[in-house]
Amino acid sequence: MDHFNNTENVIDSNSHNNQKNILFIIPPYFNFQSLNSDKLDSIPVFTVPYGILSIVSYLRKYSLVELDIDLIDLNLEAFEFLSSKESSHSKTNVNNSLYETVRNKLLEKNYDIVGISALFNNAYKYIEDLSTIVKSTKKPPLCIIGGGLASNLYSKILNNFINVDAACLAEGEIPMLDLLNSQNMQLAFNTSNSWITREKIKKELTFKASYIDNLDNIPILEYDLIDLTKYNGRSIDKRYANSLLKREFSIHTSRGCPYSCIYCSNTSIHGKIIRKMSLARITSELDSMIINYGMNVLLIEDDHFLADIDRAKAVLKEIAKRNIRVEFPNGISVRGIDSELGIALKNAGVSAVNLAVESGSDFVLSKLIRKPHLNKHIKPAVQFLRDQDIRVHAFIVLGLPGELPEHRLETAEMIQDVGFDWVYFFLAVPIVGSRLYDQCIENNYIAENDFSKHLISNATIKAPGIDPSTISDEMYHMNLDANFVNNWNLKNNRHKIALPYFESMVRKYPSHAFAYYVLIQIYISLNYSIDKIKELSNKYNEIINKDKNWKNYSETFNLKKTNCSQH
Ligand code: B12
Ligand code: SF4
Repeated sequence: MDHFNNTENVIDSNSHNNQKNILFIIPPYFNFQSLNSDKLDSIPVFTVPYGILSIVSYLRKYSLVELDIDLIDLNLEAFEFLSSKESSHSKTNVNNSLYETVRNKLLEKNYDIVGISALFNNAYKYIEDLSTIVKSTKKPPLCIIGGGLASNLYSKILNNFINVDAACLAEGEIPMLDLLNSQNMQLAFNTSNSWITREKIKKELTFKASYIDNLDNIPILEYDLIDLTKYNGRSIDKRYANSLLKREFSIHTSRGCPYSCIYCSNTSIHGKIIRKMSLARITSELDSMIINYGMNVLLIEDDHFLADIDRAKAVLKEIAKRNIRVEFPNGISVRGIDSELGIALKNAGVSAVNLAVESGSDFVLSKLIRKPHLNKHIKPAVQFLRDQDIRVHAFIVLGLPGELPEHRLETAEMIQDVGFDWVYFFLAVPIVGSRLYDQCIENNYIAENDFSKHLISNATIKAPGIDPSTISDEMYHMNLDANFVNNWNLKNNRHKIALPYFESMVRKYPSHAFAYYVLIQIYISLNYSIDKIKELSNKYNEIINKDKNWKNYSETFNLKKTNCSQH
């Protein structure tokens, strides 16, 4: 069967001249298993689907046809399902419920286009299932995909999933506009180099991204398609974690990055040349967020915000006039942080920073990842931030092919030497489109072929120095050591600073024995009441007595049973 002809029929049957109905679907990206099915003790962090909202705002401004656009974020649907006590929480059950939601949505109106956002590896299976559902409707709409996975794995997807009509390469604003403004959507597929179809692959045509050269051309984002109250948990500063007054918003003031870190596929979407919004465009977006939605926490999520330090300082200076808090949840680079930038960050309202430290080994940093910093740059950068009373968190990646136990040891030593308020450990994921993925394919390093298991908590790589059966344990051990047993704030008598981290830990993970253990030390030094300390002590002992794993960990680290009468 020629699938391409199939597409043509769809295009003809549903098109209206003056209006197009579009449905965007965000597949789930969080690990259902990470939630305890009896007790939802850890709430996943949902992020506004920024890319889709950007496309929507762009289309609404420039489209020549009327648009009726809907959006379903299946993460929210999955979480709601998992939160309901009655339902069984197997992955199949969650997925069935999600698919039912999509089917019902498709019954609401005749959609002309359904667009699936496929950013990550684990969207792979969802593309298959969702596209099948989309095409089972009475008047099947066009089914298209976009995002990191779609842009880098289009051949395999189009080959395997006949219900996907086309994939968009890289940024979606311009290709989507071309599609809608074209009298004939088939023609748009044929003429735009950013649309990929089976036919074009067969003809061995080459594809090209359609970047928005001037980011100011993206209109200020509109949020009517989402429930903003569901997207308010991405900020990292634990002191404000529970604030009811918090209203977060994300912004990408630039796109693109000149670097090529091994695990990153960002440049395959936004390119190597950095495009920047003007200061005027940024400030009008900020003011709109503040005036229209009460934004008071700004999450800056540029690919590489510090690429142009002077511009970064100018942006921060504008932000400083607005009395808001600022965070960088996806991390900022170590290079570029000096005393002046530390002050600019502080003045702008930055209270905590995630630093993309990645490793303490120069070999891993420069030879494996190709990061622009070395071990020696980390400590001064942290100090410049600490001078401004900014909390400093580190991102550490483990498990890259070529990383040996001695490199991990260097990382553990660096963590102790530099000292962070918190350290986040991740296992390297061979994201399709990254150098890591290509390297893993070339050398047969991928131990887990099921894309749905490609999550940062799962070991997916088997390579020299990396054993998937032990690397997760090694990582967890490093985590317990760095954040709990040898917590830097505790070792330096900064108990008050450590307090909100551990209060937040026990709230989020009520079965985390070590979190109680540390909190006991903090309560003691801060002279909390004996009753409070006893309560934690009982909790800790109860977990250790009941849970074999925690008992083992406590023995490994030589933690004693707590007896508060001793204190
Ligand atoms: C927000 C974010 C997340 C959110 C995503 C939520 C969401 N629905 O958007 C969360 C927190 C879930 C997340 C998780 C992870 N992320 Co993340 N994340 C980001 C971040 C900071 C911003 C993404 C974004 O909004 N970009 C801006 C918009 C404009 O771009 P976009 O989303 O790609 O959308 C454009 C195109 O892709 C395309 N498009 C997208 N969808 C569609 C659909 C259609 C139909 C069409 C036509 C086009 C289209 O058009 C959009 C507009 O131009 C980026 C870094 C960055 N600065 O981009 C990393 C980034 C995307 N994440 C990354 C990674 C590695 C991860 C994780 C593995 C863990 C980690 N280390 O962070 C996990 C993976 C989760 C999983 N299940 O596998 C990598 C690469 C991923 C990839 N495949 O490309 C990035 C690039 C960061 C990095 N440098 O490492 N992430
Ligand atoms: S991880 Fe950051 S610095 Fe490295 S290539 Fe990706 S966007 Fe650039």
